[in-house]
Amino acid sequence: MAVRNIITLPDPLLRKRSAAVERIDAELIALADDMLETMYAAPGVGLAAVQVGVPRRLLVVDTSSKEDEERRPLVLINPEILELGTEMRVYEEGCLSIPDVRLEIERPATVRVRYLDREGVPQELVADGLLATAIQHEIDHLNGRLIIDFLSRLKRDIIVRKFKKQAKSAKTPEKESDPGSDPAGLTA
Ligand code: K1U
Ligand code: ZN
Repeated sequence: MAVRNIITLPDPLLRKRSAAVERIDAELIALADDMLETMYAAPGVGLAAVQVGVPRRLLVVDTSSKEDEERRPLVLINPEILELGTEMRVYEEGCLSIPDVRLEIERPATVRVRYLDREGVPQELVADGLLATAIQHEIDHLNGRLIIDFLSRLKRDIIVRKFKKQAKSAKTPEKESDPGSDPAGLTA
């Protein structure tokens, strides 16, 4: 198992709709296991395959707390929402692909979801609390939707611009000033 790199805004892959998983083979199982390791290392409570650069309909979640005796990892392949509850819940969500941004998001408090597990066995799950929130957050990733899409266009654009600026300065680091090599400051 390995910790993979998590892509961040403004990577265009985050806006792509992920394709269905067609075959559960050793490569897909290795990806799911790497995603769990990546999620625990971050740390996070969920992760979608697209966040590690693989746009396939696969996500992992684990909302067990540090106090819990055991981890409760879930692997959801080709998840489908069957029902959303009518009651709503607000949770302050983070996103590993949008570091240092936390937003209060209102979502249905419960969700019924059908999926294939890591072994390819069809499963149905009714979730509430943080698990319901995390599953909806991760399914949004599979559809190219991000938590900033819950904001007004103006606020969303401010965040996107900040990340674009950060990505640009990471690519072209400012040259250290070294008057000895260019005393007149003539080079760009
Ligand atoms: O998909 C992701 O970007 C992961 C994200 C999922 C998520 C967070 C909050 C609510 C719903 C879904 C995270 O896990 S961000 C990290 C985080 O919130 C967290 C980390 C450690 C313990 C508890 C929460
Ligand atoms: Zn996220």
